[in-house]
Amino acid sequence: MTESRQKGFGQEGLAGSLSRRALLRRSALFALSIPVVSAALAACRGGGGGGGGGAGGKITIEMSEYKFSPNTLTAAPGATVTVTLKNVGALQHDFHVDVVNVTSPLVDPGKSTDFSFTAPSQPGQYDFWCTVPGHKELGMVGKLTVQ
Ligand SMILES: [Cu+2]
Repeated sequence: MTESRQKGFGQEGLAGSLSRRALLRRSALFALSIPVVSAALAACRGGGGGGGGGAGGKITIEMSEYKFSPNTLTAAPGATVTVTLKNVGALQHDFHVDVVNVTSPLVDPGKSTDFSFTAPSQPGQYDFWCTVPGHKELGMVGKLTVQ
């Protein structure tokens, strides 16, 4: 009696661990599908929202003398990043990401422009700055975090 019960428990234990493994595999797949869904949602929001600003799919960076605000930007490796460059200063400014060698057009005071670039595929921290002579030296720099 006790012997068969132990046997029974043993089988149950095995079945339990098997189904647990299957569950784990299923939840791993589920976890993988979450970023895809949220990326798709972000894309939808970015496309429909226009210039909503904020922390959604589209980021607005204000440029003035002599700073970017915010001066940090985060992107996924290889992602297409679109920033709205809004010049709230009194001089022309631009936005240069050295690691991918891209520079936005110069933005006139009071104007804004949408600028897209491809983030590096390698995670890390990269500098961006304004290429108008002297501005970088005066602190018009920021950090792009790829993660
Ligand atoms: Cu500048």
